[in-house]
Amino acid sequence: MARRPIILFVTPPYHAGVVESAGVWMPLGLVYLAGHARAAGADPIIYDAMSLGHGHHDIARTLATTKPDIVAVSSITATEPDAREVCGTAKRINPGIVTILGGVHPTFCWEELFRKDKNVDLGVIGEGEETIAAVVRSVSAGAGFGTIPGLAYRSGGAPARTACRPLVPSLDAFLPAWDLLDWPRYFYRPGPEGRFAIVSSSRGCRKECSFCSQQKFWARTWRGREPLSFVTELEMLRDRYGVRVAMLSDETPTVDPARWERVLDLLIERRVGVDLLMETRVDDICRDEAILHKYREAGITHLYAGVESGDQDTLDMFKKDTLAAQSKRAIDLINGAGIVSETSFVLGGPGETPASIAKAVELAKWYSPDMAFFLALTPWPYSDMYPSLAKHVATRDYRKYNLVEPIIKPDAMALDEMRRALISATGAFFMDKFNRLGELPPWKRDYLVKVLKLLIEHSYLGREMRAMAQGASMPPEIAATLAGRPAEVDGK
Ligand code: B12
Ligand code: SF4
Repeated sequence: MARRPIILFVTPPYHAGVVESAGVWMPLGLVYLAGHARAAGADPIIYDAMSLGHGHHDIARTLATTKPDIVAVSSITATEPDAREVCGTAKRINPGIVTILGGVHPTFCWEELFRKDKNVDLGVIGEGEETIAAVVRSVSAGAGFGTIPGLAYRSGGAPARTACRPLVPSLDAFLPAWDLLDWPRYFYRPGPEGRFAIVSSSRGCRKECSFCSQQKFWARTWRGREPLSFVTELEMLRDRYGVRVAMLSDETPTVDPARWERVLDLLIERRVGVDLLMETRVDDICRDEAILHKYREAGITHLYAGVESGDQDTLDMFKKDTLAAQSKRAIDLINGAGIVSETSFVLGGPGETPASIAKAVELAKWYSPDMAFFLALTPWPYSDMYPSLAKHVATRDYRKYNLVEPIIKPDAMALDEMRRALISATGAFFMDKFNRLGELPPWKRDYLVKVLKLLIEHSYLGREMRAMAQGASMPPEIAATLAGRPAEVDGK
């Protein structure tokens, strides 16, 4: 090819409607991939169809006007059908376009993918930066793909794959293409006014939770960036693009205590001043009790730590490697440090009943995080727990594999009953929280009132929570907020 190939990176137009209600989130993975495609000689475009609210018609129009040589789409399990449809549209417009799917789903389900869809040319297995660069170089040279490590493809009509690609040793060597984002699009609704980024300080997790795809995706490895490199990147995003709030995409940013404390110290010393949202494990929070004040000083305002269950047998079955008592302690510590605490509980196993769900809601109230979500137990087909649950899986419609819709039918409950029970559980937790708003410091109250409004107006929980909000137990300040009047919360 005489000119630089055009590579269009696309987010599939899929919406599950929970986390998305909190803001507009950038596709960080595509930022990294685009940087490496550019360095390899392509002209990359990041087309965030999901955040733009575009549907497949809009995508067809964009494909027709941008005329890409390569269409590269990210795919988790829930977005797989829409990701394939994007490839189908590309092939209809120009069969010569090379279509690629990457991310956690094709990494594990490439055989099924190539069996069912002829519109996907390549699947990228695992970490994508070096593989996409190699694909770009092959397209430019008019060469084949069969010798590029980390690829799945079709050979003689059958699925085939090349050798595994080793992980890149240093995360600081990556070349994120921050300049390709349409920055004004990305914002965090409950936070202070300002631009929202997703950033990465580490990749991976060495634990073995049996429901989790991430430890498998990163092959139970963990790599951390140099603290200074991460912190100066955050400063650059603040100064060049006006970033005021950032979420860490890391699975477990706190694994290495010395590195993590250095990150916190640098954020404090250099007065970075960006609000940070992150997740980590409850055992690391307990470990860090003595330095939790540094988390807050460093700008961490919102911390998610997965409790998953209050029952030790269930935690052991999940291979969570935490103690139920640790979870309570961790949430108390986060609350005590002046940070918004968020957690989730996984429900919907074969033995679930309305009574066990009611018990879980009571337990969640006792744990007392600021925010709790009740998620559907979702055995990804490649998860460690899948074989033991396979016979209970009620649907292979991947669009439902979103942690919101149950895909397992409990023995004693209908699927739709389970779906409604999950929504009611989250609704009941939040209604209780709002009845006890006066127990919280004023800034947390304001934040949670904003969150409730967003959940009601923008998420799948909206209808259920609106119905509950009309009930007699509706706190007056929430009623006022929902009615569009300023919330007046007495400061007990
Ligand atoms: C940020 C985030 C979001 C953002 C997405 C922003 C975006 N457009 O990317 C928001 C908040 C919108 C979101 C929503 C949801 N998310 Co989410 N999200 C994450 C999170 C925390 C970080 C993702 C990230 O940026 N990682 C960092 C980058 C660098 O890594 P990466 O994305 O994996 O990309 C690398 C490789 O995968 C690969 N790659 C990825 N895509 C592609 C594409 C090509 C072409 C190539 C070559 C390579 C490639 O190369 C990249 C660089 O090495 C992950 C958990 C995690 N820690 O990863 C969950 C996660 C991906 N989300 C998950 C889920 C379930 C959802 C929701 C369904 C939840 C819900 N009910 O609302 C929705 C789906 C919405 C949607 N349309 O995608 C699950 C997916 C599980 C699974 N196995 O399918 C995860 C893993 C969390 C979990 N609980 O397990 N999410
Ligand atoms: S749930 Fe969290 S701690 Fe457990 S394996 Fe996944 S990323 Fe690691």
